[in-house]
Amino acid sequence: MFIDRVQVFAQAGKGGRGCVSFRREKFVPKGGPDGGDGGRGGNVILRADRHVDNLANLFYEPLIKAKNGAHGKGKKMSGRAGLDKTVKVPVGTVVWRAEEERPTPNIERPTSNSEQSAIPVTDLARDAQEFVLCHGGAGGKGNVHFKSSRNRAPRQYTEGEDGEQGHFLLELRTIADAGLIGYPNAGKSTLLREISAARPKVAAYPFTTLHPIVGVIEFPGYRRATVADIPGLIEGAHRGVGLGHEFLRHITRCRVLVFVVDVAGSEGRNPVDDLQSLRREIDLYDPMLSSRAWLAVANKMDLPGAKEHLKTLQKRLPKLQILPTSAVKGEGIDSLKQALATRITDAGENVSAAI
Ligand SMILES: Nc1nc2c(ncn2[C@@H]2O[C@H](COP(=O)(O)OP(=O)(O)OP(=O)(O)O)[C@@H](O)[C@H]2O)c(=O)[nH]1
Ligand SMILES: [Mg+2]
Repeated sequence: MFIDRVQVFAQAGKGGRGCVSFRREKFVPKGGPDGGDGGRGGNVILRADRHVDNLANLFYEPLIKAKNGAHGKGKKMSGRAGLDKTVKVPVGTVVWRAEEERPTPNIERPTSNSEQSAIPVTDLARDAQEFVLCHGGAGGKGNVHFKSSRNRAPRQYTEGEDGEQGHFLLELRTIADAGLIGYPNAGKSTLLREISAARPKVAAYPFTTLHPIVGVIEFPGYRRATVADIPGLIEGAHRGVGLGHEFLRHITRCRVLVFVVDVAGSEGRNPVDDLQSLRREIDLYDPMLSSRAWLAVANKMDLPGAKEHLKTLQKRLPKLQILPTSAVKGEGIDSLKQALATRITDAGENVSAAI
């Protein structure tokens, strides 16, 4: 199961209690206080791991708890610190603090309003990046700290502090250099199979791809880029029609947007309209996306009518770079890879900083 959004409850460990104890040894009368401190509670840590591709582990176990610290002991011995709990999450996980418990978002999706009211906590965008979600409580003090000239047999100690806790919303936003965007059946997955070693499922029915799949393209000179195949968009996607809204957020962190159209119009749609409505959908979802570097792929060039449609498309959008391909015949693939390499380099670091 692919889960890209989940709500969890995290609780760090409580600190151990300080100890009250007195030194008792042969030939050492009135040995004095020797109660050690409690150990600190364990932290709850999130760690981005490139080998993890979704949040399913947290969906099944939405309670993350770290261990409590051990109590202090006699002979000034401190208690053991509680073990940290480290949870691996996919690279690209964004974390918000949720105000209170809500029904699991995968069952009842929070609206964009509730998203706005949540407080952003962190964005784990790099592999091996760690973030302490909840800090463990400090250990209490043993009675050894309370001795003074007037209080030589102190019985005071302090309790350990509670660990931090809270409800958090975790959401995966795929990070890729380029994202393939198109109507269902446009041939996005077939293209990804051609340009990378990824093997997404291809079939002649809409919504074959149900979650984003990232492929790696190898360019000459050991350069590489990642390309995400996003589930098909349809009109109204920004309002949540089809699989749309669920997956539009995965586009937000792609440097280059690649619009794939069925240029033959083999399903009775017009490629010019397709491209325009796809552009409109992403603009309605987030106006920032319209300024992102983009190009178009005119796929299914092997089918009748494709050439004429391509001409019309180019005439309507003269400045747009359109790459004709036939994914099933493997035609135009090299030019597409070349164009991607150039575009991704041009889009450069400044875009990744903005996203
Ligand atoms: N004739 C022809 N058919 C193609 C071409 N590219 C893909 N197809 C076919 O179009 C159908 C859909 O292809 P997919 O790659 O699954 O399309 P998709 O865009 O990933 O679709 P969803 O995952 O449903 O959004 C399959 O039957 C492919 O074989 C092409 O260049 N020419
Ligand atoms: Mg697909």
